[in-house]
Formats: sequence, structure tokens, C-alpha cells
Amino acid sequence: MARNKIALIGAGQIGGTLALLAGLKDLGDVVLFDIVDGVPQGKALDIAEAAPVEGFDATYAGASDYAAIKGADVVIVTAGVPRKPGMSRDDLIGINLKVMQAVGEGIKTHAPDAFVICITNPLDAMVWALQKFSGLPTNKIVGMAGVLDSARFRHFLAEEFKVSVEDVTAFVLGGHGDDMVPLTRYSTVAGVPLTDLVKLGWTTQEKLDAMVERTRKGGGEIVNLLKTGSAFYAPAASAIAMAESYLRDKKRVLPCAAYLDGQYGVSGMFIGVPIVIGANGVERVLEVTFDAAEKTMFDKSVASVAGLIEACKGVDSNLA
Ligand code: A3D
Repeated sequence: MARNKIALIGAGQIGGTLALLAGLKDLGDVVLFDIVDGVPQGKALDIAEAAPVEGFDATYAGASDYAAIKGADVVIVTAGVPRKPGMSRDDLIGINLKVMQAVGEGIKTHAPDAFVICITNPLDAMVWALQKFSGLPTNKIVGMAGVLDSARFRHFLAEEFKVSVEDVTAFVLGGHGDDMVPLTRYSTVAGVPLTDLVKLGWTTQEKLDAMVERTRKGGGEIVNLLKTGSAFYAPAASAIAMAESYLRDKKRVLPCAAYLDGQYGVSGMFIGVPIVIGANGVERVLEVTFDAAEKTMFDKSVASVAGLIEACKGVDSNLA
């Protein structure tokens, strides 16, 4: 049986980490693509030389020509620029929109059957633009944000409760911005909602509110510490979980930026919602019910993403 092929567009901090994790998890052969000649080739060789130590069999190639991604089963896109301290994700639109155009055309020509995971920021607008530029069916392209945002929330909760991260589930919906929507009612420790854990005295409402706020600002916290770039280990791990669910038809239920066609009252946009990822890509959108406060938060987040899409249309009239 042929091995799967994973193409990574962008061989920077996240791209390199994705390449290593794909090997460690035996997901398939890896091609790293970047416009900076030498970097994808160097990272590919370095990881290939780690394979005998770690004991995984995969081929690694670096490329600066889109022909190398031909026939990829999964494409993960991190091409573009990340944030620096003081920048919002939205400040990246001008540069990263042009990058999405080049990447979209490369995918359309060489890997039109792939399942594509976009990570480039501002996420919800870039995945929307990438779908337009690539012409991919909307069930074959998603954005990675919710798995990461939920993982950050899970980490803070596990630390607060002093329990295993494995037993903490968290639900973070909406756009990947400071007005994302962490839903405490749907987040649990071993099935017990956080709202009940407050009643049981495991934590206080104030502490819970602070963890929600820290989750919302989680990306900025790391940008401020690193100073020269943004988070990359957890973003890479999150995208690998999504790729694995597709390649192994696991049908995991993961919060991702998915194309909505009427669900949650939204159409024609990618927004973070729980979806089932299996061999057919996005197989199902799970629609949960909101209370009034949650609905207000969700609508605000959708409005910010709509604003970003309008900004993209302003930059590139072909998208209008
Ligand atoms: P970085 O280490 O700078 O890597 C980006 C790579 O893209 C560099 O190697 C560039 O050379 C390459 N590149 C630039 N233009 C092109 C192009 N036209 N074609 C191919 N490659 C190109 O950044 P990173 O890996 O830290 O982050 C990558 C992206 O992910 C940024 O836009 C971040 O903002 C974003 N990001 C998103 C999340 C989410 O949760 C959505 C989290 C963290 C980072």
C-alpha cells in the first residue's frame, strides 16, 4: 500500500514542526515547500536524519517548485508572515492575501484532490480566500484555530484543577480573534461542565473568567514572550490532529474553521464550529444551541470575520 503524501506549504517555524510530527506519527511521506531556497531542503534533510534515531520510515523532500506537491493527500498551509509584538492578526492581511493567491493556484494545478488545512493568519479570512483562489470543494478545506484555542483553554483548566489534560475537554468557537467564544457550559472535566465545577467549589467564577480571557489572548501572550514570531509547537500539533483524522478516517469531532452554508445562521463564510473530519473531509457540522449571552458573543465574532472578508475584497477586487 502506497504511503500517504503530506505537503507543507511554508517551511518556517510551524512548517518544520509539522514535518517532524508527521514523521513521529507515521502519517506519510513529507514535502516541504518554501520560497526561500535552501530552508525546505535543509529542514527535510535534518528531519530525515532524525528518522533512524526515532525509527520512522518516511521520505522527506524540500522544494521551491509547486510541481513537488503533486498528488498530495493533505496540504497544510503556513506560508506567509506571522505577528510581531504590537501587531494584530488583521495587520497581516495585505501580505498574506497575496501569498494565499500563489498557494491557491499551486494547489489548484498540482494537488486539487487534497484535504487542505490552512493555518496562515488572519485565519478565518485567509481560509476563505484560499478556497476562492484554489477552487477546492468546501468540504475539502478547513482552517486550524479551534483545536489550538481549545488546547490552550484545556491547559489552563488542567493546571487550575490539578487534573490530567486528557480528562479536560473544552469548546472554543467563533473566529480566531480576541472575540473568540470559549463556551464554559460545554467544557468539562470528565463530563462535568465547568459551570457545575464552580458550584462544587473547584474554582471560582472570577478565576474561570480570567482563564477564558487568557485563552482569548493566548496567541498574544506567546508573541510577547517570543518577540520574534508567534506560537508554533501547539499550532503544529493541532493541525496534525486534524490531518490524522482525515488520513485515518477517525471521524474526530474537532472545532475548526469550516465553510458554513446556513448552519448557525451563517452563509458563505468559514467560522470556527465543531465538525466531524473523516475520509470525506468535513463530513458533518455539529450545531449546538446557544443561550442569549453565547449568541451575542458568537454574532460579534462572526461580524469581525465578515469585516476581515470585506477588507480582503478591498485589497483584491477579484474576490468581490
Ligand atoms: P514563519 O516561521 O515566518 O514561516 C512562514 C514561512 O512562509 C517562511 O518560511 C516564509 O519563507 C514562507 N513563505 C512566505 N511567503 C511564501 C510563499 N509565497 N510561498 C511559500 N512560502 C512562503 O511563520 P510561522 O510558521 O510561525 O507562522 C506561519 C503562519 O501561521 C503565520 O501567518 C502565523 O500568523 C500563523 N499562525 C496561525 C495560528 C493559528 O492558530 C491560526 C497560530 C500560530 C501562527
